[in-house]
Amino acid sequence: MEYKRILTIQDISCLGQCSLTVALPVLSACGHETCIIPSAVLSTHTGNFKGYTFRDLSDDIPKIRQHWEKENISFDAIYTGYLGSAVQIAYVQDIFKSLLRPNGKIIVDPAMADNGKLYAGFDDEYVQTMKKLCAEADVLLPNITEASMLTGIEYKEVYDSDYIDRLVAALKDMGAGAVVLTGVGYDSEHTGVLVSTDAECRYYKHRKISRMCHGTGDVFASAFTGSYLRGRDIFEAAKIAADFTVESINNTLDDEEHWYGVKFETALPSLIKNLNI
Ligand code: PXL
Repeated sequence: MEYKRILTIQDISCLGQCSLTVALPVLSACGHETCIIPSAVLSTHTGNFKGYTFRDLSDDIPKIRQHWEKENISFDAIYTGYLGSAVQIAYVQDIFKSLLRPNGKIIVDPAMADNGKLYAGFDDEYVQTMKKLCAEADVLLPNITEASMLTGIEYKEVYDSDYIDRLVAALKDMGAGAVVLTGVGYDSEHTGVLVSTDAECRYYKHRKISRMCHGTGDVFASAFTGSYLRGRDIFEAAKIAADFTVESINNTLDDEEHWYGVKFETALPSLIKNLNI
């Protein structure tokens, strides 16, 4: 059986069903060895929680890289999400240079903004620096807010396909290989993902669920990475990841108190089944 080794670099939000507490179980369920570099440790994610702790682990990142270089460690893919600071982006670029196997894949989720706003703690310097990381991505996974901030194209809540095409073209001009743009909906009932590769541009649409849910970007990005590394093409991986995200949201809707994340664990059996593992 094929067995891939993936490195994912993002924060540990100790509670909140996002970043590493999603990526690690999802990638493992997809059958991959999953190595991690935590970018920061927070008591919770920063969305709607107040008074969370934040420990920046920037200084550890180069040291972990140096140790792994000495041990000749390398990866089939490196998947990045929420990073603790602009300084870390340069450290992550060093990791791309030295720890990725030949033909290894770089998957970047800019994980910095949603609904027209940057997440707490990020500023324009972070956005400008993130552009450099996105330029190195084989697959870039932004939402519309992130795409608009990265490209300098105005953010729109209501748009047409010309607007979406402009965002995607500008991201590719920046250097991204393929773009999977999430949260693209042309009517109030639906949302979906727009997948643009060198070979094709395709849209996968599904029903929109009205409740706003935290962590769904990470659920999608992790399932996408897991499926892509299982050999699915980019469109198929995006479709599997979107279905997994929708099921995770649906399985959370009846629990009003579970506002801070989605119960993705309950959808893992379907993900595994869809991947024929
Ligand atoms: O889900 C993205 C994310 C990851 N990590 C932290 C966050 C967020 C979104 O708010 O705050 C710490």
